Amino acid sequence: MPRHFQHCAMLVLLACTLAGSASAGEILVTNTNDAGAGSLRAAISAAVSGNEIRFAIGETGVQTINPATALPPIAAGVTINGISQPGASCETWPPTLRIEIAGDAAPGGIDGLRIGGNDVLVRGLAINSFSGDAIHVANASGVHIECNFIGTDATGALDYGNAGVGVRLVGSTLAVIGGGAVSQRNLISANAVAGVLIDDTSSANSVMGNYIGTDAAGATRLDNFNGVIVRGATNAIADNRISGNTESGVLLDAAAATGNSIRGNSMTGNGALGIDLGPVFFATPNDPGDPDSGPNRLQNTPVLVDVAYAAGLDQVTATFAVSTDPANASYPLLVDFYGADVDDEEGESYLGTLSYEASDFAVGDVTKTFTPVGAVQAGDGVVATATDANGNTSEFTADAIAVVVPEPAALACCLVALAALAARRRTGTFIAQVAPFAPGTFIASVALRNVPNANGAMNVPNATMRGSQRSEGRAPISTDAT
Ligand SMILES: [Ca+2]
Ligand SMILES: [Ca+2]
Ligand SMILES: [Ca+2]
Ligand SMILES: [Ca+2]
Repeated sequence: MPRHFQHCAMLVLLACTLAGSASAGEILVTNTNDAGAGSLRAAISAAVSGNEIRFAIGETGVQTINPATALPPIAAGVTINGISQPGASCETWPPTLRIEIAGDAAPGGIDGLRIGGNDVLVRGLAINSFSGDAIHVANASGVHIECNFIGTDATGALDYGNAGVGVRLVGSTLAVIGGGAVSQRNLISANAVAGVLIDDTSSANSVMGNYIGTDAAGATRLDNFNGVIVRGATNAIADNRISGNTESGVLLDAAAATGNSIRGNSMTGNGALGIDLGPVFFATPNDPGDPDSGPNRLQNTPVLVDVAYAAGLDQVTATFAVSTDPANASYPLLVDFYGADVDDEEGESYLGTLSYEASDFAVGDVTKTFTPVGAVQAGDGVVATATDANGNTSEFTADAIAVVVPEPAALACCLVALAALAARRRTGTFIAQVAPFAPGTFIASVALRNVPNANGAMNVPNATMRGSQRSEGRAPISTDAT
């Protein structure tokens, strides 16, 4: 048969395969071959916007595709759905992955999946062992990467790291790596350069809810060199577990990296800092008034003076300041509190957030309360970050502060004072507060905030009442009212 007829026959065969076994808009991958009909390579080559690449490889267990050369770039608007393979699921964590794309057979410098168009979705794949990046996104908007294991085997337990980056964004915007649901979480571990790298021309991307640097259980270290490197602006790194990486959890090392919010993540056991701003691997010191510039405007960290937890009220009382002059940042600042990791330098468990207003800066140290979302115990280390209204998040506080828990005697003192006020039939808003006074001693105070009546007059005279009691002693409660 003449050569061009052979070529025509192949095209007809491919068209028949597609028409015969997939619904409209779907392209089926039916084998693990490197190329040819039914291969992933052929599917990516054929896919156009609106197509979904699905898998129906008729074997049980994990199916591994070993590209022998670089796969073609994935066109805009294409979905690659590994969860379509029988037995695969993203509904619970860890997901059950059945399709693995491994770079063992590929030549040097080859990336796994290359995305060069907008609105691509990659879901439910294990991508590992490439000498380049696992997923390389270039000049694309709105790419979603969900429920993949990037740098591990299909069970999420073994180091099959890529030699480049797990997910690299170049010149890209509005990518979402992970998401708000567990079914969107990626495991991104054991990659030699970084788990995620957002370059200096990429902005407004989100890395959310992923495990970065651990196994799928989130417990055992499978370190990337750095967890996340951010060099562009206005990206969000939120609610991830970023642990066990060789160097930093999140590293911002370029001048263009401003307005990047890093909030609600759980970080522990990273070799360097949890959050590192600046070109150096050490805690950047606060500068008076915070006029310095650099990654995330080198936002100063909060300085924690005192953190107490009253179990009866389930309330954290924090005394803190941020030495950032409102002239140098957009207020209000949001101060996120975390239970610290074992060496008291990274935020492991998010506790809650307090605002720090421009009027607070004028005062300096302020005392505010919040109800923690996680457990707090005496002696726990607490660290915090500050994030300005433009999203510039600081490093963690350099020095963790230990939580003080008022003992029952101090709370009892407060309640006695409250009762005394009530007995005097004073009305208004009672503010009960228990704060450490000296080691082993707490002071409990109750203040009555007068409330104006309808005529604007005060119903009651100014009144405050204070009681104190040594927590370990039997000293009588003393009260006084003014
Ligand atoms: Ca640590
Ligand atoms: Ca630093
Ligand atoms: Ca600073
Ligand atoms: Ca600054």
